[in-house]
Amino acid sequence: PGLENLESIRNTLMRLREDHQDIRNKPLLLVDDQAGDRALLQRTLEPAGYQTLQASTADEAFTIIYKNSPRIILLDWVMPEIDGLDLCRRLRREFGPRLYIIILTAHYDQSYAVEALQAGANDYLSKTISRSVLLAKLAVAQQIVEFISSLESNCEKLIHQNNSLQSMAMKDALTGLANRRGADEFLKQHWSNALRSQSILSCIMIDIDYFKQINDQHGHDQGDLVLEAMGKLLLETSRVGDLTARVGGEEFMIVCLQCQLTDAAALAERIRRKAMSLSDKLPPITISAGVAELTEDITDSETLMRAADQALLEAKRNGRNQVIC
Ligand code: GH3
Ligand code: MG
Ligand code: MG
Ligand code: MG
Repeated sequence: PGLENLESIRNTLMRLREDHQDIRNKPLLLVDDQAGDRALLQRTLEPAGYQTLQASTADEAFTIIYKNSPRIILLDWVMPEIDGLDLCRRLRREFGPRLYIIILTAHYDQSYAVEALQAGANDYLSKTISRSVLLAKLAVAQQIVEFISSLESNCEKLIHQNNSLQSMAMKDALTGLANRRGADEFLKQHWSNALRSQSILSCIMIDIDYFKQINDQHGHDQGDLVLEAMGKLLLETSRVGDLTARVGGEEFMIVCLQCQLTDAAALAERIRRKAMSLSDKLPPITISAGVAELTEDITDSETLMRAADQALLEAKRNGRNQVIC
């Protein structure tokens, strides 16, 4: 496990470095209606190691952003049709804080600066600004863009991890079926729906007979293999969309949607027969099952499960290896 951890740390570091370089290598976007002004900027930026993309209109800018996802944008204020301020507002609305937008004009004026910042720009510069100030400002932009980008990728990772933890918490590790929590979640989702639409819904409780003896005679590992094989059998026999869960050590539950008592009983009977010949390599078992369906007097899922449990108890009392409705 130690080596595996090292390996995964190394992979993560590699990935972070790639992300990082990815941002470094992303070109800047210059948006200006004047080709001469764009060329001027480009002549300043390229020797400093910046790659540039160019757009002469707002439409072109959007197309390039979708295609090349630049993160830093130098945006001319005065343009025909959609001007820089308007474009800045639209970009902010569309991309949020991921873009670093610097608005440029021929003349610097404090009141314009306020207007530009209020339109969502990160900075406001005069086109006549010195080369060194522009590069210093871009270095700051680069840092901020990298920071936001690393936050984004961490966030994505966390969301992904959270999703898989959530689904792990609903699953039984041995059989891959839902566990008790997963079963509760399934019932929560489908219960009110079933009541509202007065649809039919049945519950099958299954318990392996004398399982303690199986463990005692063949060992716990063989017992586990039997449980795994039961899980597989339930998945194979039930319908997609039904719930198959391991709700106790050797207890299973199936909730069948759109399924009345007789159909659920037939399914339970099919499972009972198949369980008797699970595998040549495993100790033979039998199961008992209790079946109940959603009726008018049943108002919550607990009551339905209890009804199926009662039927299961009766199957046990009656001598096991049978299905009781
Ligand atoms: P009955 O027919 O009345 O159900 O008898 P039983 O022996 O199956 O019932 P009991 O509840 O006495 O025993 C259940 C056994 O299931 C006891 C426990 O050791 C075993 N068990 C529970 N969880 C696991 C598991 O994860 N793996 C294995 N191998 N055995 C388990
Ligand atoms: Mg212009
Ligand atoms: Mg039991
Ligand atoms: Mg049992």
